Amino acid sequence: MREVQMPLVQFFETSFGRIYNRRILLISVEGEGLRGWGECVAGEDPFYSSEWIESAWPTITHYLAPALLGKNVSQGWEAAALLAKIRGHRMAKAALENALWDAEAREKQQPLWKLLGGTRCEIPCGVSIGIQDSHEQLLEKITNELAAGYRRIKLKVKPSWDVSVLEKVRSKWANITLSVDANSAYTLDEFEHLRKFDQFNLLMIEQPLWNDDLYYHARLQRELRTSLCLDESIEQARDAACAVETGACRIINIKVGRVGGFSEAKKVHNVCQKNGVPVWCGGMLESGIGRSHNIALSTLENFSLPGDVSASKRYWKEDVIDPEVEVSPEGFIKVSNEPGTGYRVREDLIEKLTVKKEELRATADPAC
Ligand code: OSB
Ligand code: MG
Repeated sequence: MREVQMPLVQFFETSFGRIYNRRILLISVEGEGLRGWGECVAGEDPFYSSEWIESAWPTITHYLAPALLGKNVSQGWEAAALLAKIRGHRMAKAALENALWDAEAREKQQPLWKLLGGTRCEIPCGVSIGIQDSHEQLLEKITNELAAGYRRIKLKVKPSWDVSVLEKVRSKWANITLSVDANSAYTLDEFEHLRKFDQFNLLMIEQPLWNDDLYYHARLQRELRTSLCLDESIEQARDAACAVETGACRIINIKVGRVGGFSEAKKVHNVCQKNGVPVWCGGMLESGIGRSHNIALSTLENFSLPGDVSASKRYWKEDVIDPEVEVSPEGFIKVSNEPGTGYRVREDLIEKLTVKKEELRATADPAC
């Protein structure tokens, strides 16, 4: 495991603050001559979720890695059961589980997306645009992303950066596919305010209320014409089932880290598909490793809406994979048929970006 530090090309601001640099925990797993890579998407602070990089690290060294080291694991999904005893810490678990899927795909000489059960050979891309210093800056950003071909624009919003911003955007672009993400910035007192969002013909409003809430989202969804989409509130397939049953949203954002790994992400996808709820793949400002995993996940059939999976160059001067993730002028990422993710991990560059490293090994060979 290692921490790499990567400066963002442009700061990213949400309702809980602005960041300039990513601190990313990367995992590589080794066994029987195979190697797989995984990314822990936990943030620099416990703001998006209770997990953050400094909680993930000791959770992995004290609990998660010891539960896997020296075990016979032949498939990625087997990790979930071995880690189930440890509550929560889903982003830390996902880093490990996904590294095993990554290794499994390489071993089987199969594309990771096929191993996951994907069916799409290209995925539609959207962008998430953070809160800016001025309306002018935001309009300029949107202009550039539309010119690059992106098929959906998502704007971060908060109570002081919402209706007037949307008025400006809609008066300039009446017909683009537009959505907003509040990262839990609103409360029940603001139902009347949130009702104003209905006039902007939004594809969805993402996570307007508390990170751990379904009940009040259901109440809000009954009051609005616009579809709600849940991000933070969905940590497992059971949450998705409850959200669908109670009408808490009509769309779900799946982040493989937030739900604890590929196996749970597939379960969330399947629950939604069975219930006719479309999903899309969320992003967490990932390096190329997490990004390539998001691409693989996005090939599953019910990922029918453009995700927050976009080109490496929107985030990094230099990404840790080769080639970097590129988006076509039509706004699609072409999925590779190469074995594994289809992107080579640049271990030399990762080594240069590493600020902290720890190696964990099985204490005894179980075969001995
Ligand atoms: O809520 O989707 C979110 C980034 C960090 C934390 C939470 C979120 C986001 C994004 C960025 O919206 C998505 C991306 O471009 O990776
Ligand atoms: Mg979100």
